[in-house]
Amino acid sequence: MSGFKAGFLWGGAVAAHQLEGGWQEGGKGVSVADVMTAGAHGVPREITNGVLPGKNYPNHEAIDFYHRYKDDLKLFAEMGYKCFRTSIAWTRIFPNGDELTPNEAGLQFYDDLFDECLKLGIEPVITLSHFEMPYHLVTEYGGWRNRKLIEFFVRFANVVFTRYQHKVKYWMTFNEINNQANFHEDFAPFTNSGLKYQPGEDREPVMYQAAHYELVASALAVKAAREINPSLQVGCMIAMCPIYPLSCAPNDMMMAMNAMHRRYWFTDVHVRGKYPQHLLNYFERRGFELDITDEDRQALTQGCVDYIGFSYYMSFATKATDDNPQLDYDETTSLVSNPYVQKSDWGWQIDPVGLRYSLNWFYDHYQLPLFIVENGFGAIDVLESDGTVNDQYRIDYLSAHIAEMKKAVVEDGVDLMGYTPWGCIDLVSAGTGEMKKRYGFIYVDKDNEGNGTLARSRKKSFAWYQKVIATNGEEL
Ligand code: P53
Repeated sequence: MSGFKAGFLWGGAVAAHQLEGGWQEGGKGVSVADVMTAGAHGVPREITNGVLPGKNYPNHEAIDFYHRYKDDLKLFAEMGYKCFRTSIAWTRIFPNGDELTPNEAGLQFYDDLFDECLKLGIEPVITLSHFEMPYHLVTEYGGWRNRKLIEFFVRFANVVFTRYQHKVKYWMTFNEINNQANFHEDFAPFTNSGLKYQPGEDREPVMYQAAHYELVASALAVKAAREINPSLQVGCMIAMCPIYPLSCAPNDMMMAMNAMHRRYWFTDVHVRGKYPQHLLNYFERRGFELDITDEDRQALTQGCVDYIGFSYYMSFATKATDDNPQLDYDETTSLVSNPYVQKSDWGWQIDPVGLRYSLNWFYDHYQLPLFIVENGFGAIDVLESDGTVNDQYRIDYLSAHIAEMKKAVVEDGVDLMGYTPWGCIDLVSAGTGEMKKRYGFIYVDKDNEGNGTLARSRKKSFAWYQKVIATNGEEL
């Protein structure tokens, strides 16, 4: 093979809560993203008890895609997008999450959005749950610590699969389901699973329980999709940060292997429909008694995913230490800085080769088609007086990653479906809630405090990516 296959899905990726705004439009309910304030690098976003007056909630307005999507999609079409990855805000369809019937105005919004995409020749790629579950499910049910959420999620999935089956072929269930491996911090448990911990609570088993219910819900959704329409393709979505050993010391290597086990077992369950033995042994050693029933095990085997969607931004590194004889991985304390790579302004390690490694790692392990559904460089952009942004650093980052992706396809034989860089239009950062951490080919005039006209303009990277798509990745 000389390059990317015909029909390769070039495009861009976003998530509803990070760009739509319109947080109370069309009957939408309050989501977990609506109760998170703006933070910064090193300043965590505050999770408030409901929406409080006087706080800055950047997702409420975001970049107002809700009202401006027609113009934004035209810009994506101008770049030549074959696909557009976004999510369906669960709270537009089931405002509280536990209703029996969906909200028609919310369903209509996505009908219109998908029709507009299709009119422009852009195939929608849809995530069901991307850090925006109904906040009501947190306050009334404790989030995904509660088994009842399986039923609510599967109802939501059934409604949207049925409604959009002729408009949307490619789906993903839970965005970056494995972020919650980072359970000591508040962000990932809350955004992945609507988990708020009591002071002193043992967080780890709660995380495993929530993830288990999500994996069962995902499997039931995959099964439902096949029953509704066998042409639907449902994938998982994994945040891939490959974890390297800091040295070739044997214990560093074992530490890295354990770290990979602890961060990526989610993929095993999604793809193979069962838990890896190392994790079952770990549960036993730690005395975690989880609610995993025979019925759940059965469901998992019947809902294995069709492809693996993943994000790739950076690699991690780890090393063994004397105070950790079991070589257990703890995402808060076990990561070390890699001396061979540079970092972004937000401390994310820049490692294009890590993308080739990740593609090979996934394909060796699972032999399923892969889809890179996020990749990108969060940076501070400067708007020039003529309205352009000279973001050569973004072009450098993306072209280096695409070059490695091409090696994985051409030289290594990985089956890759497509590539959708993250935040193809500037949007609210998930991790920090900032606007100034920008990823887009399209600049949006808005700052961290929420000031700005929301006007859109093309950055230098816009024409560059247009050419990449036009040449099917031949010209970087
Ligand atoms: P932001 C952590 C590590 C890798 C990916 O992130 C992550 C996170 C969470 O911050 O999130 C994904 O906006 C996520 C997107 C997010 C994007 O990466 O923090 O799927 O919602 O915006 C970039 O710079």
